[in-house]
Amino acid sequence: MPLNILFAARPERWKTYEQPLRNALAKADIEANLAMDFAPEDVDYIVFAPNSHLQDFTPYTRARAVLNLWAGVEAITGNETLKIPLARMVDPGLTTGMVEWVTGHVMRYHLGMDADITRADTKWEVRTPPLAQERNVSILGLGALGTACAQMLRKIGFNVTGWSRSPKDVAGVDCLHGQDGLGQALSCAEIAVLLLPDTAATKNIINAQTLAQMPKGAFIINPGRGPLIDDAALLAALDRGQIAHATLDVFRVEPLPADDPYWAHPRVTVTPHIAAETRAVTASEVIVDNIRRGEADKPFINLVDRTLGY
Ligand code: NDP
Ligand code: OXD
Repeated sequence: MPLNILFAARPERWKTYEQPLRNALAKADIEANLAMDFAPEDVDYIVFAPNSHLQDFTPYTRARAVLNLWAGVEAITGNETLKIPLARMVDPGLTTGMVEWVTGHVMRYHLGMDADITRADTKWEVRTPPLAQERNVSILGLGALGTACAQMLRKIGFNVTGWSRSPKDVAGVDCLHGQDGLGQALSCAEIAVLLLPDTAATKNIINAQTLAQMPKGAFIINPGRGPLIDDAALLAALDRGQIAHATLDVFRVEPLPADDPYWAHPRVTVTPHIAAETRAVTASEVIVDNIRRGEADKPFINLVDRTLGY
């Protein structure tokens, strides 16, 4: 019997995902009905975006897994009606996008590009930027995205330090973990990249105390999640030059309200949560791979540990 796969995301996403999902199902030889609506008790798998209308999973009695279209799962981990496995998105297309975005913003700070881009005078002032090998970059979060970014920055030549909850081994990267590891990672971070999930343990991880651990004049790049940063503490650190500049892609409230001080701050670049998007073709293959696993009674991949919140 064909499987029933519910696409539970905003209706405008259907246009982007329908064909790639159908193609991936056909390629995997999986017979399935794919639709935005089924009787809940007939659904086998739920392809899900946390901003979908579906928030009560109770009637989906037959469903075997919820397959998230987003990497971040903070909006769903607390849903008490969700009792079946939840897989987050680990998509090669999304990862490549994040690597390119992070590398671009790191290079901006590393090369001091703003001085030339915003030059208002005609001074021929020669300023030689350091080489990457003379620059320390720390990445908080060494998961799917943090690790890929660390590897690219290492390839370019940066001294890369990574920090995670559990110990990690990434070739060429100084891998730290735990509370002491955080202090070490921040104290050498000329540029810090935040690629942590939003969980109870990571909220406000960048605060007055941790900002003070960073070298004076450091840069912060946050494509992780807004709540990682205590905003008042960051604004104060920017005002006194402890942090030279921040590029922020994610915020506690999105879209960022027009009167938010970040918009007008001369030392802040705001980007509208565009660091990396899930790419329909590659993501569909990942989703279908998990459906294939479910049907073969193999363990799902990219499962969320709801006790940890990611
Ligand atoms: P992963 O789950 O693969 O990695 C998360 C990393 O954070 C892991 O290394 C994990 O440690 C570490 N971590 C989690 N909690 C802690 C903690 N308390 N202390 C120290 N380290 C911790 O996630 P991804 O790499 O796929 O994604 C990271 C985040 O990026 C997403 O959660 C999402 O918020 C954000 N994102 C933003 C996008 C954008 O466009 N701006 C797009 C996609 C994602 P360990 O390895 O030990 O488990
Ligand atoms: C995600 C995101 O979590 O786009 O995938 O932020």
